[in-house]
Amino acid sequence: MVTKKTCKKAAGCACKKAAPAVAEKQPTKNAKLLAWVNQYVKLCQPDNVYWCTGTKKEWKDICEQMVANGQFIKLTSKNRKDCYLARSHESDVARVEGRTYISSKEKVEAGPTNNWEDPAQLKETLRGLYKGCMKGRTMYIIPFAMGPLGNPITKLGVEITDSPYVVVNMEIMTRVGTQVLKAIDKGADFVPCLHSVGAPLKKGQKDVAWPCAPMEKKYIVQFPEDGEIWSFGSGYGGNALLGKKCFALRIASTLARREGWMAEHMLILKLTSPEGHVHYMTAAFPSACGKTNLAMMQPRLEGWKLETVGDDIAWIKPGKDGRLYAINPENGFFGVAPGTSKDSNPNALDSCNKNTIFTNVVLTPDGDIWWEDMGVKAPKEGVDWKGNPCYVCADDPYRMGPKPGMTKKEIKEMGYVAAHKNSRFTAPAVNCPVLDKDGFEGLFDGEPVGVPIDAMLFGGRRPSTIPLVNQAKDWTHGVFMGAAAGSEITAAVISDKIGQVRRDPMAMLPFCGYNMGDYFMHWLTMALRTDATKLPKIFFVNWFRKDADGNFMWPGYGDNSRVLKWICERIEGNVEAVETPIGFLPNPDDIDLTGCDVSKKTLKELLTVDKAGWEKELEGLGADWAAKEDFYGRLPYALKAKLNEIKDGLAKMK
Ligand code: OXD
Ligand code: MN
Repeated sequence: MVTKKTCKKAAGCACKKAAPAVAEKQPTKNAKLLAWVNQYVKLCQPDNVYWCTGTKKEWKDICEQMVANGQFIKLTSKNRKDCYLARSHESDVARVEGRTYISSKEKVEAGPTNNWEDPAQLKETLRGLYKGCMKGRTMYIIPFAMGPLGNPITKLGVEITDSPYVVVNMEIMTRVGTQVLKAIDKGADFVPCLHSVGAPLKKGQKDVAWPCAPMEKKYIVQFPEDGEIWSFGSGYGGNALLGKKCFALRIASTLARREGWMAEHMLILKLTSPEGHVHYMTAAFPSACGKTNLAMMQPRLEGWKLETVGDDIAWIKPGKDGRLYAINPENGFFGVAPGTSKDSNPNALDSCNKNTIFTNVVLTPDGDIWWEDMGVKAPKEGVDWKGNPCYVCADDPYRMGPKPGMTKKEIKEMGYVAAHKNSRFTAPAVNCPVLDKDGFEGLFDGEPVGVPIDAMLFGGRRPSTIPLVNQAKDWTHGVFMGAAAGSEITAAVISDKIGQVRRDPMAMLPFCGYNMGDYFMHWLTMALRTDATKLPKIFFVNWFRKDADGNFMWPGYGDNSRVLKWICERIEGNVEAVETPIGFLPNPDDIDLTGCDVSKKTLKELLTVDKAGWEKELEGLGADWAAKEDFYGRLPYALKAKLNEIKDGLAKMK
């Protein structure tokens, strides 16, 4: 064991006090864990090593230490008890898909939808980067659980990081603590997650507010065969909070395949009807399609109650009775701030009232935060996500510009936003007013089995063709629906590709840890691992249809409860549907429009098969599969057959 020094006082402490050598302070005897940690202490050469305990005091101490170091701003508004604001480096604002790798031994195993490099080569490159990368910094060791401790679906991880920002975010997003170390000591396995911001400090060098490495040195690497994660150079979100996308989706999807369960990019919700019937549903939507909004939605139908189990990731396992059961492996919400408003998601806003970390939003003069489309008037002036002054817009009190008196048009033309488009809140799930506490703890009828799933939804942002809701005829058809999912690219994303569909199968495009063709096959085989009569019903929903004038045809948000009600009725077998080549569509009369101003004519349009549109859709899907060489030959035949079957059905339609 190398003999670095560790400060007794506090996590993140920059003091130079002598303290006992690391070896004496290690709170675990697990040989695998110690060997793993010690090799990186040696390689990364931190000044201090700190084992996180996950206590509230520790969280606050590290946050306050970051305030003292100029890396956090403490929010002083009475609405933000124990809340902090961070501003990232301008180059480090989102997940870096171009620098994210699935480094399996063979390229075919990563498939055509992942970046791939040979693991031996990548490890050599990364070892070179990790060498001395933590000089001048503290190495934190974070033992964490993905899922409630004691639940059979839960898995453990340990993240090494030199970023206190990562520590305090991980302490919200996962269950961190000595209990996890105890479980590891008793022999539980863990996923090793190594992270560095890649910005060593020279002796006496002052740290910056957001240390990170340049883009070409950023690497987010999953090694599926070793079950390891190596991340270098970024401190932001999914690049650095390794429990989330790297572990709970990329590595977990490979474990799930091996072990016969599913790791999905899905929210989990609980819906209770006025009669007291309870149904749990999961839903997979690509980014910017309102997953968090649906997970916390306030139903606009009298007597219906929705509660949140999770907003981003579901781990789903066959139970003893042949049904599928799910847990939310996370412990908090890492939500996109802009667009989260009193209208779109009041429960998410309420989740941010305490113990929350905000990143890249606007700081207001009264020590609060603000972002675009928050449904709250902008302050007269504030500080934008880059740390520059910003001012309320001259002709729109809900906008801010970089200079006083600017008009909405001027601000828009500059492409200016005061809060970064991917600015975030990291909020503890327990803050959510509609949290299903039992479901969140992985309990059903008091048993730690997860919640039984009755319906799975896929969706996307599709201005045309795709109906409001469409039920799959069977499991294989449902898998086809998920495999075909995509979202229309809007002007806000890539302006020269407007209207094109980006295929995002099961919303897992950036998150599947292996060949997507094999992933489809794994989905298909779930029908063999369960009681096929008890499998969740699968639905495809689309809240985003537009009319010829470009107006949304469906109000969305709380009105989506009308669609969920029909789904419940289908699950219970209480309502007939119209069989079409693309699936079962509702009779328009069966969607409850009480108190909603959508006309019957519009609803009918939303529920009609657009033959020409579907023919084009299937052609596009086939072309996408061909461009990907049928996932290097791994595309299950059953899905190709399903495509042809639907094509034939459409051809026969009048
Ligand atoms: C997320 C994402 O942050 O999907 O959840 O990108
Ligand atoms: Mn997500």
